Parts: sequence; C-alpha cells; structure tokens
Amino acid sequence: MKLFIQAGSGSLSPQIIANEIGIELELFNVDMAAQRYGENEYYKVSTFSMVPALVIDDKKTLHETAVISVYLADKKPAAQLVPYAGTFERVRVMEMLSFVTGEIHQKFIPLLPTFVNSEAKDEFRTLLSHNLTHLDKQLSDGRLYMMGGPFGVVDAYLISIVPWVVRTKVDIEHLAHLQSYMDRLLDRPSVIKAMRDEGANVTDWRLP
Ligand SMILES: N[C@@H](CCC(=O)N[C@@H](CS)C(=O)NCC(=O)O)C(=O)O
Repeated sequence: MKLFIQAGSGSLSPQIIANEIGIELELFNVDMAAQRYGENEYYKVSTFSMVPALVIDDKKTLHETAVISVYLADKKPAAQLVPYAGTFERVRVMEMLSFVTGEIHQKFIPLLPTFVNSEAKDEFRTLLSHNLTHLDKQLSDGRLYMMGGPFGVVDAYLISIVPWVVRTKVDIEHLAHLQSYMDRLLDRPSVIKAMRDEGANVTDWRLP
C-alpha cells in the first residue's frame, strides 16, 4: 500500500500504526504548499487534496488520519491498537478520535503560518489549551495511554500532532500528565521509526 504524507504532519499517525503491526508502507512525500486547492498533480491521487491518503489498490484510496489509522489497526486485531467493532470501548475510541481530529488537529491549523491575525490565533490557543487540559485530566489517574488500556490509535494520532504546541506557542507547562505522556510516546520504537522514515529526529519533537 502507498501512503502519501507530508513530513511533520498528522500523516505520522498511520505510519506509527503500520510500524506497530509490521506492515511496510510505501511512503510518498507531498509538498502540500505547492499542491493546495484545485485539480493539481496530487489531486489525481487524492480527491480530498490532503495528506494522509492511503492508496490500497487502483480502485480504493482512503483519507482522514483517524480512519486510515483504524483501517490499518484492524488488520491485526491481536495487537489491540483499536477495540473490536461492536464493543462500547470501540465507540469510546471513535469519540476520542473525533475530538482529536476536530478539536485539536484542526485547531492547530490556523496557528501555523497562515492568514489568521494574532487576535484570532490567541483565541485558537485558548481553545487548544482547554482541549489539551481535558486530555491531561484523563491521564491524571496514572494511566500510561490515553484510553486507559494498551497503546493504540488515539495515542498514535496524539503523538503526531500535540508536539506542534512548541512551534505554535501553546503553553502546556502546567499540564504535567500530558508532558510525561508525550515523553513516554516519543520513546516508543514505532514512533521513533516513523519519524526517522520522514527524515526527522525524535529529539526535535521533545518539549523544551
Ligand atoms: N481531516 C484531515 C485533515 C488533514 C490535514 O489537515 N492535512 C493537512 C496537513 S496536516 C493538509 O493536507 N493540508 C492541505 C492544505 O493545507 O492544502 C485528517 O484528519 O486527515
């Protein structure tokens, strides 16, 4: 399978999941700044014109970080990266993935260098801080991973995007549980490999 990625983006999440279950994905780095909006070269691969996109075969291309991550995780149920379909635990994971996509991932986007003015950016920082505090509270009972069980798709997604707090200047100094969670995830071999495969170094992702 081919995975279209952009280094340093949420596309790291499906790479981590693939590493966890030992699936070799063919990676293609897309320069999204050159490919935005419209029917450009990448549009032939991804009608969403976004990364990640997973090309499964010549008829099936799958989009959305959370969905691709779950699709891959389901390939090896014994790895327990996502609960079985039909269980309430699975729905809880879907709930959290939806929260991560809409309320965290997409709240970061206006803070990356864009057209958004500084007052609006401050609003997004406040929103993000609020949403990240929710994660910190969830971790406060001493759990190692976000859903209270083994490492899974939610953790893979979060470690792909929460480190953006550094470059977007979102203060998480007071969120001690979240900070040690991030540190723990950055020690994980599947995460280290995914970053290396993108040409990144885990130390660059650690909180200062
Ligand atoms: N809803 C998508 C969002 C993915 C996303 O925001 N991708 C960004 C890179 S992090 C992108 O491809 N942006 C294209 C653009 O800005 O033109 C998902 O969850 O995968």
